[in-house]
Amino acid sequence: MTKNDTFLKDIEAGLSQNPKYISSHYFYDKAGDELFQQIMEMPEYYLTNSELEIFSQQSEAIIESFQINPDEEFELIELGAGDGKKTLHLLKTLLEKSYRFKFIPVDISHNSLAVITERMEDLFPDLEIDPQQGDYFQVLDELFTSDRPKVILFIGSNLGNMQDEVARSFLHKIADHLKPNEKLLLGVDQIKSKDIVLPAYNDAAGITRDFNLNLLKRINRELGADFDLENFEHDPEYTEEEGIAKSFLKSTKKQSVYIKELGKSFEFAENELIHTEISRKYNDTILQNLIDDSMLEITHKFLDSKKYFADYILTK
Ligand code: AVI
Repeated sequence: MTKNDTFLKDIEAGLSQNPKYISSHYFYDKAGDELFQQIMEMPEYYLTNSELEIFSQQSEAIIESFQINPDEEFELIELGAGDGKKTLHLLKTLLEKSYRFKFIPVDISHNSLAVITERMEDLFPDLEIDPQQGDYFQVLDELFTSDRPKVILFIGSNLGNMQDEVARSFLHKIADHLKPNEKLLLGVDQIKSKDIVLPAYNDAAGITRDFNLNLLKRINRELGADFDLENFEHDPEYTEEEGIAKSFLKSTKKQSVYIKELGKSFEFAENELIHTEISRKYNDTILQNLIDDSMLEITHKFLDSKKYFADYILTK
């Protein structure tokens, strides 16, 4: 099955179910990647700056928590490497302290990998870097072929875009691959009040709205659909009790949308929602629940000064 067949199949299944659903996985085409970069610059999107503060101010302590023998070469594997803005602080400190390591950024996007590789090579000519292209769910097995000790980075609250059951099996899969005492550095957003979280998913400049609506543009372009973007609204919600931000696209009127590649129309009632994303927020109990029976243990926790975001060290 080609990539486009899977897309088509997922859209057909998601728009046929009730409530309608499209995976946030499909946000990230070229335009979606660019919009996400812009979201990270928005004043409301506190996640990036909070984690950046942790990395820029606590890199030494984070590295100590890795408990790596400086004489032994290790591998620092970053899953979903993005632009590397936060990781560079860790790399800088590791190099200053003369650790011997190879940096392995893993990303599905060729473009992101090329950008991060060039950036890191420019900044750190001595850095050994071995980029790996692929979906980190799928390439996980291939990353664990060498005997060198490993530290896995999974930051940016990317875990939060997974349903809890998927997150649990992903963390368990990583745990299965790690050897005793190896680490996973997991960066996740913390549960906090609605007045802080909701604006992060509904910025005043409308970038997150465009990011959500870009999904419909993509379906129009790639699957020959006729979604009228004027007739759909970005509709995010968040409740502190649940700790999950959810994004929806709301049909502002009763309408029918035709998808040429499927030769089929889909009906929308006025105010009907398409669920497009979850962004889960965590606390220690929720995380502990996900790693129960995985052999992983929370051994350290690094917070920013506002306690908005946490980087956990999970040790096997
Ligand atoms: C990539 N991920 C962690 C972002 C988040 O916060 O859930 C994606 C995003 N969606 C809307 N704004 C940002």
